[in-house]
Amino acid sequence: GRLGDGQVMVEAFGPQAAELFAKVKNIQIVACGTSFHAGMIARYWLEELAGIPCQVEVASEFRYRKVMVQPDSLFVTISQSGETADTLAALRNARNMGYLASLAICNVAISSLVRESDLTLLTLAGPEIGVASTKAFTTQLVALMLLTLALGQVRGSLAVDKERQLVEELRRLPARLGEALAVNAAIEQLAEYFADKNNTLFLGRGAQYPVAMEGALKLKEISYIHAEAYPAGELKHGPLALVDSDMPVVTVAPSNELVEKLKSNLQEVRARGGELIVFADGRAGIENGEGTRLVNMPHIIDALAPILYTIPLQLLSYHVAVFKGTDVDQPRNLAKSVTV
Ligand code: F1P
Repeated sequence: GRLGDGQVMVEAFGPQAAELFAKVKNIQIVACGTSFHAGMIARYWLEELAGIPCQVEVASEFRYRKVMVQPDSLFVTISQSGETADTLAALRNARNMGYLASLAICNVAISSLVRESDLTLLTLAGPEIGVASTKAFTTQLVALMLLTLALGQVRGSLAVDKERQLVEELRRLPARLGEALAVNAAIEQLAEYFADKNNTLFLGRGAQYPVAMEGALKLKEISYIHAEAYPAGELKHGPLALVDSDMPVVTVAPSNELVEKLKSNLQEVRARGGELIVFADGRAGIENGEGTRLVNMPHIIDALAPILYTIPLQLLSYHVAVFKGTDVDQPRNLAKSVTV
């Protein structure tokens, strides 16, 4: 009910949010793992839609280095558990560094991160049963889009019609996510193909690059297949040397202004015998064919595509893990909250 309600949406971040957001000229996001990838996506939104400069860093680096704090910066942490030691340490350091305030985007209401932050937005995804973060990630993205809208609104940097369009599309998001889940059966069929593979590349451009990073992390975490993500334009600067018929190349390719460039990157892969698995909507103009396994996605406005395209990558890791017989909920060597 809060969406698109103007001031009410801003107040969802806390009573002092409107006054504070009006002063914000820069955003510093700090998080770990999957939550870091959510922050990487948010950078595209905050800069493109709300016109606010944004830096994103893993907490395990941020907490130990000398940071030059930009004036009037809001310090944003993202965490499923709210207990990740590096993220908490970064928040505690940030208190004496001159940030305007701290905002936690967190899934657990009773947590250290929420207790110690000035503002909080709870994702309320419910308990994450498995170690690997999945539904927390999608809800973090929605929360970060709301932050983008709230900041754009208060600062007057987001055009009213653009904001209205985004709010309408956010309202339709649950239905779109339902449509995306319909690709489950097609992805289950792909799982067998990965079972004897030792390496996988994930590619994306723009805000789909961090989506590819998250896809690679999920595959590593639960199916133990070595996976790396690259911005597709970086292929020619090294990773192309790895491509052969044993290297699946997974690509998230929603139709947008970058898709033609992405398609030429995919041709470079095909020319070297690489096998493509492509998630794309009908407008992207990518065809199923030799060496290209296409999974059709519903169309969505580009700003929300990262949320939608995360789903098939999570499903892919899940089905590969189930096919290989690894423990999807309790991967070896990993802990739900990394508290040390
Ligand atoms: C960060 C994180 C998760 C990952 C795993 C280990 O946790 O890296 O993204 O899935 O559970 O910790 P959090 O700060 O988001 O709780």
